[in-house]
Amino acid sequence: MFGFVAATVAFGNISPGQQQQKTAAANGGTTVGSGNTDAEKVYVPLGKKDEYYLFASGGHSGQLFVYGVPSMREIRTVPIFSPDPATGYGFDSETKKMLGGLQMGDFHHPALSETNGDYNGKYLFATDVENSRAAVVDLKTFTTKDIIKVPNTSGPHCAAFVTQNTEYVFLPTRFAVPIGQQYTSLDEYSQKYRGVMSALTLDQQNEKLNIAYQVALPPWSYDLSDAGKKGSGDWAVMTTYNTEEATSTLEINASKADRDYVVLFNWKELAQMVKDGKYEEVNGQKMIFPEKEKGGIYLIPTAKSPHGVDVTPDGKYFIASGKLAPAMTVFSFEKAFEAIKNKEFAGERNGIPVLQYKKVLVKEVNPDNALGPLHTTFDDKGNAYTSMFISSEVVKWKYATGQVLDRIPVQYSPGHVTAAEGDTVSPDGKYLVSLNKLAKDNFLSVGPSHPETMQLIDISGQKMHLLDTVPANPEPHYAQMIKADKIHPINVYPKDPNNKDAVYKQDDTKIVRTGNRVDVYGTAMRSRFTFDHTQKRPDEIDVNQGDHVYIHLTNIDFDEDITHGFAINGYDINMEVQPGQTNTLDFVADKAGTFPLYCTNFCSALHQEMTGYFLVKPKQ
Ligand code: K7E
Ligand code: CUA
Repeated sequence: MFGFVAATVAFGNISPGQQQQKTAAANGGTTVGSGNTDAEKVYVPLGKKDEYYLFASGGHSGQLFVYGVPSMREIRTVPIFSPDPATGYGFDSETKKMLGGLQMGDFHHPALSETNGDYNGKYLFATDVENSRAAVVDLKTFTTKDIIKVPNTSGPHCAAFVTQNTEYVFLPTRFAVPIGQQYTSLDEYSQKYRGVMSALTLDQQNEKLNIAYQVALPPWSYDLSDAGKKGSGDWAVMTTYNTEEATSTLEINASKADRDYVVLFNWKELAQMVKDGKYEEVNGQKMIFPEKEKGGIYLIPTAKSPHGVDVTPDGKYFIASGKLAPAMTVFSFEKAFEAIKNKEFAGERNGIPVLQYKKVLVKEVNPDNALGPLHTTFDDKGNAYTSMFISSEVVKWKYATGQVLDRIPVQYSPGHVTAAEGDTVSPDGKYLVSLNKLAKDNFLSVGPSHPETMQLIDISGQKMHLLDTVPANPEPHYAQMIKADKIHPINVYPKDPNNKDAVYKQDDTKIVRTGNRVDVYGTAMRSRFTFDHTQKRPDEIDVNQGDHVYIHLTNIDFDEDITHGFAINGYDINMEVQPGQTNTLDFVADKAGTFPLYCTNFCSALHQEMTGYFLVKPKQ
């Protein structure tokens, strides 16, 4: 109670100096997310931590943005698909190889790993629409561990969604192309182009992604997907549009048919088909062709050009959002299973059985004047929250009855909405974040292009209540919110006796020349580099022009938050070594001359002295 009283005084009519003092007093008694005012509800005082992590995709920045909720402070940017000089990502040997020279990615949907349908806090999966890749981020270190280029696919937008025990990560594509992407006239679109869904698995031991199998789907655009839960756990759903198979001016031509489809598939059955050899080998991948091998995949007609599809926490329903039809369509898994069992099909499309709309439908929910439903998330009380892109609002409704309970305007044009643990079998309710596309007049102007916005909404009561609005860099599409105590990051990298690049004592540092390859086994500590302790100047590296240089650097400050950097002035390179970490940077010393090298990460009072020299003797 003390907290409340003091805080009320603090926001009363007093001078700024006094206010600071009183607010500080109030903080002592305030717990995170409590208090009377909106400001208090989002204020996380020094010494306290946020209650949730929010993992937001960075869109075409190719990065992952990590926020705290309820403060909505950005804590960290984790580079995944694009280079990041600040952390040396894409510069050191390992991450450079992982990026393979690519400059960008377009990351839409983060997916946290799950156990029994609950986020387990171990990994986060990401996909790249631009360069058709998938990646996995280890949440012990918040670093990208593996990136896989997925062959035979073109723009896995409909991803990544994991099954309830992280058996598979699915990546269906947004664009149809001829499999293998050979030059093929668009006149042959319907005959030769395909959409492809890939099923990935994660080898947790080695932190490597693998492609288990692929499915050649009709040449339509696969937009969003979600895995089933509990009773529907072996199944997954995805929306598809452009079933018109239009090849130009899609905004008109892909919007003609009144119905497109939700694709329903049983991933256990597909895996069994692969086991039974019912696939063809295509560019080294096992690919199922549904028109040849029947089973496991079905189509359900749904309202015009659907965007999101979301499975309810109980696993009973899936909700397709209309985009061009102002309705959320609720379908029943049980009804679909029944129709499949009884083979009640309304024919086939591209060799895939089509279920009858009415046989799977529960209801269409169409709130008055709510336009452009895109995505739905859930709370702990059986409520769904759907973003309305065109009417700029979030609609709260009961998914079992279709009853609309509340609506709140957002500023403006929301894409996804995400609620605390909203994709799990047991959402928390409490908070919802609306990821808006347009900020317009919300912030100080930074020119013609404005930031995106994220709005924090309190959903603990009957009425939704807007708490806070924060800007975001381009461009979060989706985010997932996980309880903070489920994430267990390490504090320092443990010593690795098997790492032959690591040197843990200054006395073990050395520079080894093999032909024109030079390996430097060095250490970084506050506040010096040691590359070879036997040298007259242990912080000097001498090479010949044209040598291939490998700098293996170990940070021997086993001390939380003491990170060192390594840059060579004029060589356009930087690497980071976190506490206890060993990292390697390799490059060809093509420029002769004298180049200062230095620590880029402020690490101590003598950080500025943490330097040395890189001398490159010119070719004779
Ligand atoms: Cu609606 Cu790419 Cu999920 Cu953007 S997507 S909003
Ligand atoms: Cu080490 Cu700065």
